Amino acid sequence: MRRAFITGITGQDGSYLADFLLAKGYEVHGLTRTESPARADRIQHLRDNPRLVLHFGDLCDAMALYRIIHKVQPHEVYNLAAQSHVGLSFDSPDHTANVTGMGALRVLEAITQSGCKPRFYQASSSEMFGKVVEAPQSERTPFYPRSPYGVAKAFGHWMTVNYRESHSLHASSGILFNHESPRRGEAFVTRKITKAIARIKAGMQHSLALGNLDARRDWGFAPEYVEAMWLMLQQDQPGDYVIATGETHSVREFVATAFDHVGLDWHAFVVIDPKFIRPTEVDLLVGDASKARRVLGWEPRTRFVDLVRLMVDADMDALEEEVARSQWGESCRTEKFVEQPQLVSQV
Ligand code: NAP
Ligand code: G4F
Repeated sequence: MRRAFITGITGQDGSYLADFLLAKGYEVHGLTRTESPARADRIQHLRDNPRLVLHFGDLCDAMALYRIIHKVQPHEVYNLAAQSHVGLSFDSPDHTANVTGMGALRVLEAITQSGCKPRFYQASSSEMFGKVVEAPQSERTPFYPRSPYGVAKAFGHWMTVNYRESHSLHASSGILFNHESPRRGEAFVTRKITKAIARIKAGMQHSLALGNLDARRDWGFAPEYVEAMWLMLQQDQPGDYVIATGETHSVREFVATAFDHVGLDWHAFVVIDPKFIRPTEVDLLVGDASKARRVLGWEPRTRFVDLVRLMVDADMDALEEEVARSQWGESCRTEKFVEQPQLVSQV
């Protein structure tokens, strides 16, 4: 049985990747922080799967990473854990560099020291292109990061390239453009918008405060993007790949499409709050994924309007369920998850 180790398994991508690999018959090992199980709602549905094993640890704890990797002897390692919020990285640059940048190095070094030779995936980001020098951006576009997060990701990216070249590690880097889903964190702009719309429709919220509406992003659907990660590790040769839709839309267009889907005029609800405007912004992201199409046979399937609608619908359904649950006094799902100790093996 093939074994994979995923850091960031409790995040959006980690949870979809766990679904994907378990469906393929893998034994999946995941890293969780000590406080994570109580918030691990994205992998709730996997709690009874005997092929899922969680390990306590942190990307800042090199010894724990070494011990887990040495014990598990994985065939594939996916480094998805990060302080992944760009805005937050301006308030917390040291922490972001430590987790998002140095964390990648710690995983690479733990692999090397453990003596096993797994294939390695690094979650690189289109944020590395920052103040873009060309459009669309491809694997050949130079980086110009505009945030501590972008700089930390560029460090992790180049470390991955270096371990590939100096240790002959099968190490690949996915330069993923923004990808969203109903499991997206609520502090990212897409989910913030779709969640607010559900609450506005239900009369529970009356306005939505946002920052820069002019920024343009290339937004895809997360479950399709984790498939690209796996495809990279199935190739004979490692490499770097841009994963994107090739379409770009402004935050304003996202807002308008989402409100329009439920028959509301966004102008009546959206207010601009300067606290959400970043010291330096990434104005335009649009990716050229032709290498991924050619080498991996990967194609995005979900287009912008469908993505927006599915996220709004999911938040409307989730709120309806939440209201129904609270009316019936049902206990919180995360408490049940914590009550499954056999899932978590302390290493
Ligand atoms: P996410 O939902 O924010 O998940 C981040 C994960 O990292 C969570 O599981 C979190 O655990 C974990 N984590 C944070 N700090 C940690 C630490 N010190 N030690 C161990 N784990 C830690 O991110 P995502 O959207 O799934 O993205 C996955 C990866 O791809 C990230 O590296 C992100 O930077 C990168 N990326 C994302 C996108 C995108 O559009 N989504 C695009 C390009 C690249 P807790 O549950 O305990 O908080
Ligand atoms: O949703 P965002 O926070 O995502 P951002 O900054 O593009 O970063 C995401 O994508 C990266 C890939 O390019 C990942 F590497 C990273 O981990 C993360 O997943 O913001 C998108 C845009 C920005 O221009 C931001 O300034 O939306 C703008 N925005 C406007 N109002 C807002 C808000 N962003 C947030 N989070 N909250 C607002 O209220």
